Amino acid sequence: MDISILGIPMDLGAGRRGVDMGTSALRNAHLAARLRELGHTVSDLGDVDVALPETLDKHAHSGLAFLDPILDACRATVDRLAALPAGTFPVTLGGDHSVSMGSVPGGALRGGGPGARTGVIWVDAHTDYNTPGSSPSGNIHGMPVAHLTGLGDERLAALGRGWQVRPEDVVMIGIRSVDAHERELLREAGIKAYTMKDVDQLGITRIHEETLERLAHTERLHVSFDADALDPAVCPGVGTPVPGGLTYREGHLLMELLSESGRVTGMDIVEVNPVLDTRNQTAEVMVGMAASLLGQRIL
Ligand code: DIR
Ligand code: MN
Ligand code: MN
Ligand code: MN
Repeated sequence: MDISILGIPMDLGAGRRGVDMGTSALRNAHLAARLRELGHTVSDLGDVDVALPETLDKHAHSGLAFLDPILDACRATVDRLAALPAGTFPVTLGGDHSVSMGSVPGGALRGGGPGARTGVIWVDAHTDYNTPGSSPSGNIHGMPVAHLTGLGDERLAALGRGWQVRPEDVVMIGIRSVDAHERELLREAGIKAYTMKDVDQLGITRIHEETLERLAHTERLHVSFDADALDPAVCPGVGTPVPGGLTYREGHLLMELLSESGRVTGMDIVEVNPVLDTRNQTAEVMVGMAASLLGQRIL
């Protein structure tokens, strides 16, 4: 497969500094080499330009923190990915999870046309379904899925040249932290979410089967993997750790099954925070997850 890596070194959407360095940490953990070992052709497209917070006025032009530079970085991401051939598999590196407001539409638009119908598998401790009105933190990284489905701030929702994710095309896995108003928005939109209780009760195998069945009608399948979906013991280098997450094997099993399905067409690796990490463990674990999704087998 032809794989293109694109980094978005941005922490403007997060409440804590440091995930901007996630792109470096993942490259340092030999992401490209691991994927080449699997037989893929890998090109690193480098990083999208992201403004430095030190040079910015946090609330310039709007009440939403860093809205304008986040829009700029996401638009650049859409443009870079949309220009790729349809058959290229993009691996987008965050950065905070706001980057997915660029990578998901960019992946859908690649190869030209109005954008392919795309299923989104959101692997995360959080549902990221806040809008500016519902968010208790005001941090845009808690809002990407709502905006991908057209809710919230109209400039963020317009990212992707009018293309949108349909709420019925989203499946979330690993969920264990949802805000009060966010829960109401999820219910209204009818978003399917597998909580950690569901993971415990049903297991990853069943969840994987149900997910692919639910998304069988979509043309493309995008996996957006927030490192905080995994347990903080596995991935300590994240800004908003929540106890009781996916085990190392549950994460790998999900990636292995998705890989075997042959249906996945793009991936994000986000929210790796080297400042809070131990010897780059979190980046190394996430590179392993990418390798499993892209065909690494034990035997
Ligand atoms: C919280 C945390 N729900 C918020 N969200 C995070 O700020 O909206 N998402 N950490 O990854
Ligand atoms: Mn997230
Ligand atoms: Mn999260
Ligand atoms: Mn949109």
